[in-house]
Amino acid sequence: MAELESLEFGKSDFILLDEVTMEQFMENLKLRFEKGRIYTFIGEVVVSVNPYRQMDIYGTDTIDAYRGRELYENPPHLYSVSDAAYKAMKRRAKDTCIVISGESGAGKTEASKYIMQYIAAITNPSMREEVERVKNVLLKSNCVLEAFGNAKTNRNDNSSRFGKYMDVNFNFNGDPTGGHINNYLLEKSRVIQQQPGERNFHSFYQVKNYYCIFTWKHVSFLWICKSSLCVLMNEHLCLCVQGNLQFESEAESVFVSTPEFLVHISALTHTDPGSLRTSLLCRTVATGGGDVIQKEHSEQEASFGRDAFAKALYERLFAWIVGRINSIIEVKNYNPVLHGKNTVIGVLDIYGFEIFENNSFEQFCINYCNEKLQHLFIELILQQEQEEYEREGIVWEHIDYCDNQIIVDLVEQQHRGIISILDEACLNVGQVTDTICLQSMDNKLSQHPHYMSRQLNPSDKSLEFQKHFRIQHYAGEVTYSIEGFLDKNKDPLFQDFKRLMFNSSNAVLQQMWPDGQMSITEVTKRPQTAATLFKNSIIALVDKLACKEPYYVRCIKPNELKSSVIFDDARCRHQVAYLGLLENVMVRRAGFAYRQPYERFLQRYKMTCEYTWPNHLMSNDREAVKAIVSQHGFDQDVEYGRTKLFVRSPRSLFSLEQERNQLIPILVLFLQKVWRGAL
Ligand code: AOV
Ligand code: MG
Repeated sequence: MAELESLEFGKSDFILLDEVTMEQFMENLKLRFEKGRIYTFIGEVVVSVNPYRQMDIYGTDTIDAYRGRELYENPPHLYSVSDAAYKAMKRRAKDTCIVISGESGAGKTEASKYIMQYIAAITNPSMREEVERVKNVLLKSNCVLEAFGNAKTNRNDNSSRFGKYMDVNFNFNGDPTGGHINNYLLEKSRVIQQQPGERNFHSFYQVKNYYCIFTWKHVSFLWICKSSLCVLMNEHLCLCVQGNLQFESEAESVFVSTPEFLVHISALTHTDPGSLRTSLLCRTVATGGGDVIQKEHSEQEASFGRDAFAKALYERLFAWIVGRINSIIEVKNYNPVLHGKNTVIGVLDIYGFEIFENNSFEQFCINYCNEKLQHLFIELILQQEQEEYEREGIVWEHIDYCDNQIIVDLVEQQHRGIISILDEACLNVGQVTDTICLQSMDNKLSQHPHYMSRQLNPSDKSLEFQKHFRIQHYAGEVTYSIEGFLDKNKDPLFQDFKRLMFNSSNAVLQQMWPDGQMSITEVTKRPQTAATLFKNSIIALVDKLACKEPYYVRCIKPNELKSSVIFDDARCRHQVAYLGLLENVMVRRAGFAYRQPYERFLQRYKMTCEYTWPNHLMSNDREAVKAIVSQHGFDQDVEYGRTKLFVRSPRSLFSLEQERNQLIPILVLFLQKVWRGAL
């Protein structure tokens, strides 16, 4: 049992601290990190500290040790939560989800991979071919998505630049039958520009060596045929070239000053060079009178259009890859009547909270998303827990926690939130500049305790007057530069490019651009903005998570130097504080590790008590449960709610569970004898 693990390694569950103080918490966290114990429980939540070195704790023996065991039987591990989520799903036919959170570089993506590996390892013991195929794709799709969606940033050498939520579907046997990946807002601006010290998406460097992907044997299965791979290659080369495509202007007219690249790109995109040139230099516009005319670009507009085109090519390529993976693993021919309920485990690995030298629209979206996930954690772990105690009439001393709803509102509230203000400004692009938009934010948000700008606080020299605003996020202060916010939010791409690509003679490319069919007069004038689309997708994600039974992994980054030996006390303390881990321990400790409706508890354990087996004669189930608890001598460890029994320590239950396991074979023997008429 975890509690029995030697104290030399610290306490394996923060609930066991002598006193719940920040000092004791940090001492234990540090001790465990130094002893190579990177995981620690808070009840069912796993706290993980990035070891920044290979650990020998993910092998098949370890997997075997955790398979099917109860949480408290083994030292804390990602496998403990994975198994708990899996068991809940299988035993109780519940949809579950594992939410992995923590700042950039804290170890979320690595954790999500170990979790998937564990789930794959413990399922399909009979090695059914179709299930093996699905598992294979689920596991291996990861490296393709990482190649195209991850990049080196100044926080993390392998930073996820997209959010990923993966649903794995299971049949009644508990074997994976399929899955679905949702991706969230890829940071496509990286294709055009990176901050100093950062790189483009990994794929760009892998593609430079053309053969690299071809020899990627482990991913080749994904590409149904070579031609789609060629499309990928071509698009990439196209993007590499795109950077070399330059414009010049002379006597009011703009031309392509590097025509050799133009020919190259048209060959790679399977488009006509003349049409490509036209799309780069002019746009089609519908006049008020209903006429359609060609309007020539200025040099600046042409460059803007080219960049938007490059970004869109990459974004659609990425979406297409996700779509390919999904079509390979989607659940086919599932008949609930025949196959039983189809249950799901969702695994969420998203870009973590990040602060750079220069923070732009992308950081704003990423940090907003983390704000939402933190809020979900607060709701599910801190708020609902306390509400349940109140509902069940359990005597309870309320524990305060820091609620970040106010910051979520600052960003997403209708009409008054930052996204609404941005959208309003985007309706009038041309007249409204980034600076004017910032002024509008200053006016509307001046009273907000988590919003600050130079105009509102002239003495703050760190904020540049016409450029910066600052949000006090749950995880720290971030200063954003408003420059480029409106363009990135509006995210325009001239219809001419869409049509160009729809007319590509390559079927796969054409498939990526279905909206290129529309003529300029059919195109919606006001498509949803990037921020609003993102907001809606994140709200939908949160709804999806909220209706599942949640399991949490809270990742901590031990230092800024990617060192395996440094435990930066201040940085860790800060993370523990903003993640609300101490409050988590308090709620958990004052509370109950385990609860179950009386009826269900009775069903499971009635055989362990003479007064309840085979049926009880007491006035109600609650009294019957009291008899079981009393016979096993853990009255001190429980509270009786209105409809449920609450048990503080998992140990009590463990002994009950053991007794049940011992009784089952005896009972089976007994029943067999009865059937055979021997008794
Ligand atoms: P992130 O997903 O949380 O950041 P990663 O999972 O990419 O962070 O972890 C960053 C790096 O830390 C990895 O590339 C590994 O080198 C190391 N690391 C993390 N976990 C482990 C582990 N369990 N064992 C060994 N090394 C590990 V971001 O995607 O940037 O938010 O956006
Ligand atoms: Mg990541």
